[in-house]
Amino acid sequence: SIPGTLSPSWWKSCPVPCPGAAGSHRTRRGDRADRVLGSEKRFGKNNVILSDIRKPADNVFYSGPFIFADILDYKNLREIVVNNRITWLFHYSALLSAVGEANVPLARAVNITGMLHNVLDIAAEHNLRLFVPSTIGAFGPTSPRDPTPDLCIQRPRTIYGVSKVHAELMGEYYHYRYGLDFRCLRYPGIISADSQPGGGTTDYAVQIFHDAIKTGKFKCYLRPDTRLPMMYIDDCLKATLEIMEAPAEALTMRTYNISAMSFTPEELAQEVQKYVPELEMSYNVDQVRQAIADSWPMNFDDSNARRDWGWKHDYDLAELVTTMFSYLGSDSR
Ligand code: AKB
Repeated sequence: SIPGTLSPSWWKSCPVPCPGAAGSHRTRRGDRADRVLGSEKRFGKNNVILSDIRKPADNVFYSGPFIFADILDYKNLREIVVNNRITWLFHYSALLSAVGEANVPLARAVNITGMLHNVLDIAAEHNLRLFVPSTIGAFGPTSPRDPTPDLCIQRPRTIYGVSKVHAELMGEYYHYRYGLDFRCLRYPGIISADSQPGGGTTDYAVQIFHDAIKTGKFKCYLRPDTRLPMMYIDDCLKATLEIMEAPAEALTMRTYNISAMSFTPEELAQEVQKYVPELEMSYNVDQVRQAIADSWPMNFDDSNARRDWGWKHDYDLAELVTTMFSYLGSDSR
């Protein structure tokens, strides 16, 4: 299978969030199963359905419903929505930036056809609240990079970025034209201990932890001074649920930047060396990913999200690294 493609969607069939269970992502710094269970507690067991075209990994404990769903199969999606009385859809299927450049036709099929023809139409037809993630990759070399505001020139030079701008614009068009409740966040590079890197340009910031623990060496494919916005997974999930739960009247726009921190490989390595002092960093620049990174925001301006629905991150660089090592275990070498 291709890394980074057709990752799970969440479908939520309960319109009433269960109060009191909010914030379960902070109760234990665990893996994705905890977070899914957190959402089960929050929304009610059986009200959150995970889907993929692959079986969940054996080490993912998840007792709630898990179903096969292929976003390229319109009829299959429609059946799922109708049979389960779905109300909210979180649409995560996408090929990321680097892997998208390696397979443009597949990236077009998954990121554009799946999104445009299937997910948007089904959401509009069945009155769903639809979440689609966008990315720092929706900006390009002619966008202001430091910081990058919500509204500015967007001329990305990757199929991934083009497909995400397309998704933003189509979602907003459906919102204004047909009243679709479309909500979208532009994610920075997301870092988590339980997902393997998946064909993105920001992957080095996940791989460094695994390599530091396993071999004490890390060869980075980006230059040491390449600054990119990043975020720990728990902040990403928190923001996603927050925007989905925000009252419509609080949203002055439908696509928001969100940010937590920005760092370079050099800065990350210094922080990692506090846990693995002997870490040997070397650099072997991959021209494709370097060119992508050089066209992306260095710092992300998320002031609109902070003002409109109270976005606030919990994890800075130091907290991120501590959490990654507490999960992966720096002493497990
Ligand atoms: C990628 O590197 O392609 C993704 C992203 C920033 O959207 N992680």
